[in-house]
Amino acid sequence: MQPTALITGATSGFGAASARRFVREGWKVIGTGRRADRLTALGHELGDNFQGAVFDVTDEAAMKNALDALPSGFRDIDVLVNNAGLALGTAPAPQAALSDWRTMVDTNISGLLSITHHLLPQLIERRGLIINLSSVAAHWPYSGGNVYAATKAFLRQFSLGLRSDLHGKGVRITSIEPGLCESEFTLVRTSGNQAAYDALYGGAHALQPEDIANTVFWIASQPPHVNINSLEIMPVSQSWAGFQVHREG
Ligand code: NDP
Ligand code: 8X3
Repeated sequence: MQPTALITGATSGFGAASARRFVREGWKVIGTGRRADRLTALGHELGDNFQGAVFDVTDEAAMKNALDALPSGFRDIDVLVNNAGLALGTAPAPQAALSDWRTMVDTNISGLLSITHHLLPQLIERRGLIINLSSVAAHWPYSGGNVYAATKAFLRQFSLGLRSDLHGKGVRITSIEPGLCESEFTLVRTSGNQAAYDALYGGAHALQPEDIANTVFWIASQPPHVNINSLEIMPVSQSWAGFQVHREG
């Protein structure tokens, strides 16, 4: 039987690259996102094994309607890749916009919880797999990471807790924690600041979305008795810079 993956946030970056990889390997893929034109284009590129589903992950009713409307050949989901997400802003907490904080929590946490809860019964029935896109920011604090990093720490802990809840049911759950990766992520975070994008990625030989897609597919290709709990992945060019100390006088 041809397995099916539902990948949220397939209009760009990791999600689009993962959709391409899974279809290339013979899977059926449901790709989601708000930008319908991009899902249509991906459908034209990938053919009949790709099905787009347009909804905003923060709109629970729209998510349920879109999944209920899936064609019969795309209703049995084996793998859920919770990838849709975003960072907004790089300012430290006192200068950050509360509305940005709320959007990150609504998207990265509440949206992910809604679709996970909705699909859980069939993922249990099918002994499926959930892959959550967390981040190195879940482990390694940096100034300006504040709420974005906290949402990603939630995902990591939620992934581990879900594993515990689903003990004995054969469901696999992984938290992927990538570091610097070149995608639209930084343009979204900086409201389209191309100079910030160029400064961050210039000369860095950052991870590419295809690197993450390879990782996602590798996790999904493990035999059913193997669970990758968490997987942190960085470009060779990235490492840690230690603590900061403020001194008086
Ligand atoms: P991109 O900005 O390239 O892609 C983000 C995807 O999320 C888009 O397809 C977008 O679709 C979707 N999305 C965002 N908000 C919503 C929403 N409200 N409803 C539906 N879909 C939404 O970023 P990446 O591919 O780099 O990031 C993918 C994930 O990986 C994110 O969760 C990010 O936090 C995480 N990550 C990224 C890293 C990086 O360095 N790039 C490192 C570590 C983790 P659309 O706009 O069409 O709705
Ligand atoms: C994205 C990686 O370091 O910009 O999750 O937070 S980082």
